[in-house]
Amino acid sequence: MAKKRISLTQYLIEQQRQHGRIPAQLRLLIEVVARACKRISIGVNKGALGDVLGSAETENVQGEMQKKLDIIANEVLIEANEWGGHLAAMASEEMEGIYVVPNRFPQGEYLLLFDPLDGSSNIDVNVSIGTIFSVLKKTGNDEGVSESDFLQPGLQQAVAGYCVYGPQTMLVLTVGNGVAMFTLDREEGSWVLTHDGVQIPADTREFAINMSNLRHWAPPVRRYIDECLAGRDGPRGKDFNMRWIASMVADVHRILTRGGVFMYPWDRREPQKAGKLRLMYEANPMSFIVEQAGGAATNGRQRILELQPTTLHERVSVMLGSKNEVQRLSAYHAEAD
Ligand code: AHM
Ligand code: MG
Repeated sequence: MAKKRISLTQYLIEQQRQHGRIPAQLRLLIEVVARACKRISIGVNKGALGDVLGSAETENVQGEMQKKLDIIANEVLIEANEWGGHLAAMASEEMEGIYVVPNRFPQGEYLLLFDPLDGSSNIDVNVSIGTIFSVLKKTGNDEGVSESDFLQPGLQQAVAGYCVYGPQTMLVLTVGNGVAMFTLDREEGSWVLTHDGVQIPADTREFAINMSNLRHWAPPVRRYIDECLAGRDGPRGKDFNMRWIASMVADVHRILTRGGVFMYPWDRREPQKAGKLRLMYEANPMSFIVEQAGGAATNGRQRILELQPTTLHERVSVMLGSKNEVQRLSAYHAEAD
């Protein structure tokens, strides 16, 4: 007899029945985001045949050149989400201000944030990329919605997830009750639950960091990596392996699958910036997922999920993954202070 398959819809309905975590509006939201990711995945797969590669010759609010796919993915997510009545507003890496649901549509109580296409530098080289998203609930009952409604610590997230467009397209999700992974069945067009209760091993011999920035790091990060590199003869007494895909989604996906630690720390290149990655739609959702899988996430000094955001696009230093390694990094920062 064929193995029983659990679809995303069934998973969400069962989560609601067993834990009361997914009211209908939230389920709609997750399903709509998942559908949008399916569309983005089709574009990603077509590549040059779909004329989606290359630069759009425009700059986003972060001063980064946008790729065609950055813009396409952003539009797909907005178009899919604006009419359902589940959202009050959206925010994206590719848009300076928030996108309030137009008043021709009903307004819901959720706020959706996303990095529509993460790992942009990998688009044109056929390496895994992804979409990251985070869901908050609008607090307060004042009319309308503004940027300040979004500025909630990551602990307030109702849902976080990402979709990785790799050899398989997978959706990884937490609704605050562990981490589940769904694989896209292209023939059927459905998301099928393929891993549940994902757990990151507490120890690891693998780290992910852009080593070309070594000379710019702060001493605690330098110390941590130096000790890993010293291998069996060094203070760690074991050899380490390194991986760096330069798509956070793909690096985090590997860590969820077999452990490891991912770092994009502050560095001296642009000292006024806290880091490269963005708190609200990259670090927060990934930290929520990693913690739900038994891992940890810090900026070196504070748990990322407890940080109070002050602006939509603020950046943060990120260290996440296997718990004992993240604790060690925090300890090295505390000692340096
Ligand atoms: P993006 O959102 O513009 O793609 O930038 C974020 C990406 C992360 O996915 C990845 O970890 C990092 O930037 C790679 O940076 P670098 O090219 O410095 O290695
Ligand atoms: Mg990104």
